[in-house]
Amino acid sequence: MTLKEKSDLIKQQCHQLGFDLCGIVPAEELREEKKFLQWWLSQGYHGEMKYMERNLDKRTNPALLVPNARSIIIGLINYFPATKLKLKHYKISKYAWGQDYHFVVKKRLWALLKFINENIQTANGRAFSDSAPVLEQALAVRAGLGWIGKNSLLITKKGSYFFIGELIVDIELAYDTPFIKNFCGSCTACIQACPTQAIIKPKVVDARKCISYLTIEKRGDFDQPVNLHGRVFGCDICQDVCPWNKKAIPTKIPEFTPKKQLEDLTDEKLEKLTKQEFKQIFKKTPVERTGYKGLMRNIKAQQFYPLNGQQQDD
Ligand code: B12
Ligand code: SF4
Ligand code: SF4
Repeated sequence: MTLKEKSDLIKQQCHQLGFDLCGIVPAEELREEKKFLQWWLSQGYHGEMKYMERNLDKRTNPALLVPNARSIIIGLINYFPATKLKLKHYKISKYAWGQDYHFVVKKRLWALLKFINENIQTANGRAFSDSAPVLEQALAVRAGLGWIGKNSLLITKKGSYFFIGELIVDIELAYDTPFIKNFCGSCTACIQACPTQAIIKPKVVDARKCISYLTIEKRGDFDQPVNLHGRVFGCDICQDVCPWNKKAIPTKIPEFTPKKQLEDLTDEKLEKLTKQEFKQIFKKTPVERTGYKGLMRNIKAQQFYPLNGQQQDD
């Protein structure tokens, strides 16, 4: 089999496993992106996410994560939900409605490694999806799967509601090339819509101002009243306004279908949620990351900023 034939077969299998887009890059150091990351950290934009400071070498050189790494297979999975939640005032971001993507994506990447070993050649590797220090968006850009939008997310021609996962392997393959063009053009919809001005300039997010960070990553009480604009876990505003998401199609991944209890959750019920109910509704979803205490903190924070009817998205 030629390298091209191997790569084609892998991509075909990626689609079979539920990935919508797949690309392959050599396992090389991400030099330019490293400089940008170092600058971003030096500005303190990562806030309390100390893990972003650690393992800088691994984060910018994925080859350090797997012995004799040669190639990285990057897979994108659409999570745009087919349904809507009953919640009106409070918003839980779409990526958290189904089962935790770390497991859903990695499960499929491990299956891909098994396929490679059974059908192509012996290969060792490791699968990741936001589960190790890897600059996942940079890899996806290098693989030609999309570009970095002004909201700092990876945008594809099918939108941005995609998780990124990668399989680092010790075999050589045929490689893809990055997009030359950034298709944001003169659009600035995300920058204008961000209610906290967290996108301080195109492609640069100050996490400390970002509602996603405040509702998920920030530990303990808020130092001062903070307007979360109805968001109690994550934030989708800068994606909802993106023209590339206007034609987002619903996910085909069964694990991303929200539980009935989550679909039926109302604002009133959420405000009075017990720890027991939290466990039933959010078990194995990304919301577990913030825990019961964190979610209730986010709900209580809204009392300083009364919500009047429908929020910005849907
Ligand atoms: C830390 C983190 C966050 C932080 C900081 C976000 C940020 N913009 O950095 C917080 C908590 C705020 C966050 C929020 C969200 N996140 Co997040 N997050 C991450 C994580 C763990 C690391 C991202 C990172 O490296 N940040 C560091 C800074 C420096 O990176 P950056 O600003 O994006 O810049 C990169 C590129 O844009 C590019 N770049 C940008 N400008 C320039 C300029 C030059 C000159 C160069 C060379 C390169 C360059 O290089 C940089 C390095 O890759 C990744 C998973 C991973 N391991 O990669 C997920 C990840 C980025 N998050 C993801 C998601 C879904 C979200 C949310 C949408 C969740 C939600 N609904 O609430 C929001 C979106 C907020 C936003 N607008 O960014 C997805 C994004 C998928 C996609 N389509 O892009 C990822 C990839 C997880 C995954 N595996 O799917 N996140
Ligand atoms: S996720 Fe929300 S708060 Fe963060 S940059 Fe996007 S719109 Fe702004
Ligand atoms: S909203 Fe506009 S500027 Fe922002 S990422 Fe989408 S296309 Fe780019």
